[in-house]
Amino acid sequence: MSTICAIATPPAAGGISVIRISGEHAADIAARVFRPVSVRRAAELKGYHAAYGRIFDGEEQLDDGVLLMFRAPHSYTGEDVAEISCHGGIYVTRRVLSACVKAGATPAAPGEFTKRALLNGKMSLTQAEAVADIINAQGNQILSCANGQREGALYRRMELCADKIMEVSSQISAWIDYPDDDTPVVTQEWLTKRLTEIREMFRELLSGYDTGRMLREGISCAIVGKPNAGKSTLMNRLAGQQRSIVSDIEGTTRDIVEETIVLGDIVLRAADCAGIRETDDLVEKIGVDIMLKKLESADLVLAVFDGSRELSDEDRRLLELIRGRNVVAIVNKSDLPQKLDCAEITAAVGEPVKLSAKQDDNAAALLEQAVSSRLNLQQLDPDAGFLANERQRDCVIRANTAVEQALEAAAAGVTPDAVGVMLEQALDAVYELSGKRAGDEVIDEVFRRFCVGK
Ligand SMILES: Nc1nc2c(ncn2[C@@H]2O[C@H](COP(=O)(O)OP(=O)(O)OP(=O)(O)O)[C@@H](O)[C@H]2O)c(=O)[nH]1
Ligand SMILES: [Mg+2]
Repeated sequence: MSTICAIATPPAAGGISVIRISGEHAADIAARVFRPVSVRRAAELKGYHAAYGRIFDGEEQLDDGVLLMFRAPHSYTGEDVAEISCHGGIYVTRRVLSACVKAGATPAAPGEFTKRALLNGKMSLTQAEAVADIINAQGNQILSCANGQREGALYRRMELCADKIMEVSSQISAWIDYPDDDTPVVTQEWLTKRLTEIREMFRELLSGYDTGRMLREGISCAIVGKPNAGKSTLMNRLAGQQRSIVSDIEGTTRDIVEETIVLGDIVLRAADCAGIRETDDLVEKIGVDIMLKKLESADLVLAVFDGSRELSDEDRRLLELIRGRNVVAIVNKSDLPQKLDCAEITAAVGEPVKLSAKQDDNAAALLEQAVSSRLNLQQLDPDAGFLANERQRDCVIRANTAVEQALEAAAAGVTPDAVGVMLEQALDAVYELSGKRAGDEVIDEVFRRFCVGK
């Protein structure tokens, strides 16, 4: 395998940059570029040792910096790895990289270091995916979960599923192959019980998927309510800036204004929508139609009501629209004398949060708590292992379908060997997830989404 190199730090000016080299010739290539001041040759550096020195492109000195050596198999990739830290200028960093290429290294493809770690048995496919999730994490909760995955939480959970499937398969095989021996009889009852247990494991994994996705990608959220309820004022307060125009004219917001809002660990991809009302104004009407579409696709609805007025027909229409959805109701304008009776809101969508979007400094904290408990975001146990992306989810859906078919077959009295074939399909999907039986295409697809240098 070739020796690869890449810039491991972001392509921007900073304190230091790191150029990473991995492969059989990493130490030799580093020695052609890096001349230590105290050690005789960089190539003689032991693993986990560093040296200070000068960095050259041929005879031209480019910079001074530090070389850190890792020796196989005790490195990220499992190969010899040399990391050269230089000053963090964009130009100088690129020159050091090009010097490494001239010295014999090949530029790395996206995710190639991590791919080598996988191929060298340093981590499983789900652990490699967790590395990307750690890099992309935007909040503490998703970071803990990604770390749990990095430690192999999902891998272990999938191994448990695989063990259970194999236990059933092997019992079926034994019973078919040695019917006269003491092998326990595979009864329909036994088969149904075992398969149901396995199906429950898959169902549980699938049911937690949305929670993980929302923490990872942000929660798509529609801010809705009648005109003048204070939707735009709330959006601006949460975003910490004047994003939406606020005025006391009803129908101020017409198009959707989108903004990313960070509430502690939660990231909301919020859309401030036009107020809900019957209108003859064409532009406002279009705004209301867009709002209705947004409402349909959103993970979460923030429904804003004006606490200083009685509940109106528009409010009731909104409650009808959002009934049964994930809703956090907000009774706004708590700084004014209150006229709103919350009973109908509570009955339709649950207890509302009362606040003043105009004056409350703790509006964000109040909402974080309400959103978190509405979507059960605290439920996610970082150490339990969860489905972190579409690929993993697709594998579990296939495994689950195969087990459901096996269950139907068992119930219909189909011969156990046919059930065994379906279980083999389930096992394939489980192993594709963990990478044990993943083809090159699956692996390439996973690493295509990585950045160069990781
Ligand atoms: N007293 C008080 N006034 C508020 C509060 N929130 C909003 N307002 C006022 O209510 C009026 C309407 O606020 P907006 O934020 O524009 O309302 P909206 O729901 O976005 O309205 P549309 O865009 O027309 O649908 C403005 O005059 C705000 O200053 C609040 O918490 N207290
Ligand atoms: Mg508005």
